[in-house]
Amino acid sequence: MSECLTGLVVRTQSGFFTVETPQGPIVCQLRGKLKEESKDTALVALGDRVTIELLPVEADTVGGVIVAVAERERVLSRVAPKSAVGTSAEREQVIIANPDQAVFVFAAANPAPRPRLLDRFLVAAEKADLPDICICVNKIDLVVDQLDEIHAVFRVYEQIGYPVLYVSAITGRGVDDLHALLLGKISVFTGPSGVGKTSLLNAIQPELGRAVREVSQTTSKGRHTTRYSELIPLADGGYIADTPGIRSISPWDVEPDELDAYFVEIAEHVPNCKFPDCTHTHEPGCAVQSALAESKIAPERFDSYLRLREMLEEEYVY
Ligand SMILES: Nc1nc2c(ncn2[C@@H]2O[C@H](COP(=O)(O)OP(=O)(O)OP(=O)(O)O)[C@@H](O)[C@H]2O)c(=O)[nH]1
Ligand SMILES: [Mg+2]
Ligand SMILES: [Zn+2]
Repeated sequence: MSECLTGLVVRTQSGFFTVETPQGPIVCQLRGKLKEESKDTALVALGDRVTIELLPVEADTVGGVIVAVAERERVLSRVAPKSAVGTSAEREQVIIANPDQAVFVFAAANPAPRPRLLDRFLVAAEKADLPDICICVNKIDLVVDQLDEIHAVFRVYEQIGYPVLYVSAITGRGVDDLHALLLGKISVFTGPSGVGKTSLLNAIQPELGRAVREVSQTTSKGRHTTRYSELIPLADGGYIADTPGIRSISPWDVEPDELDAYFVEIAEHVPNCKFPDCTHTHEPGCAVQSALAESKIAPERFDSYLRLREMLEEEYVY
């Protein structure tokens, strides 16, 4: 019988999985049976704990096969973009399995922040029930004259309890604070392309020297520089997952009725609505509408909520 090892999936790329084991990193493929099952589920993903069987050394570059996947504690995922699936069936795409923390990275400028996209990321993170969620606003060096405007955009998130860090990978401002938040945890950096996720990682751990690239000047749309997700061990404990930029996110497996639970400042008012099936749009005695009128809920966030619910309702099969 061949030797078995357990380890952590630290990189996934087109059917190959790098598994960090007590014997070092080993490139693996899925055992045939698992491969069949994984055609329509995200069976193995970055951050999964797996059992592998070592292959004889002469078996070229692949060193093992994944024979079992441990049950996930939690998972941050989205609906896979259609381009990645090739069929019209919805499929889960796991951003990372078993994360302790999500760091949502946006740029203060170039590209401009997209709070409505951030709201969708936050829904996915709340659905995943992540222990820690943090918002990181990078490239603060580009807005020294418009700091008030940027603070105004993100203040609403601080008010509802999400920590917001203002940083610059170029000047190093705030990088130590960000580093401190990551120690001993498995964190994922996610956000649009070109916001500086990889640059921040390089600032935290300079010896990594990971590739970054200019944001396209003409469109201000970052081209994807990071092509695959990878979990990078921090020198002083913990891991960071660097992921490719995400243009949009539809939270996976969220039903329209469930959505208000994932907008934390809306959720707290829902039990006080007169009708249990209140949609918070027109019903009498709606506590959410009252909170909105009293500015306890930001109109931009409520707008995000309505738009996202409309989208979920269109796609949901009752
Ligand atoms: N001015 C300024 N530029 C920055 C900062 N951080 C990153 N950049 C620049 O922004 C561009 C994109 O940075 P990346 O680190 O590649 O961005 P990314 O989020 O990893 O992008 P993807 O891998 O495509 O998702 C590069 O030209 C960086 O030099 C910053 O704090 N200030
Ligand atoms: Mg990158
Ligand atoms: Zn209501």
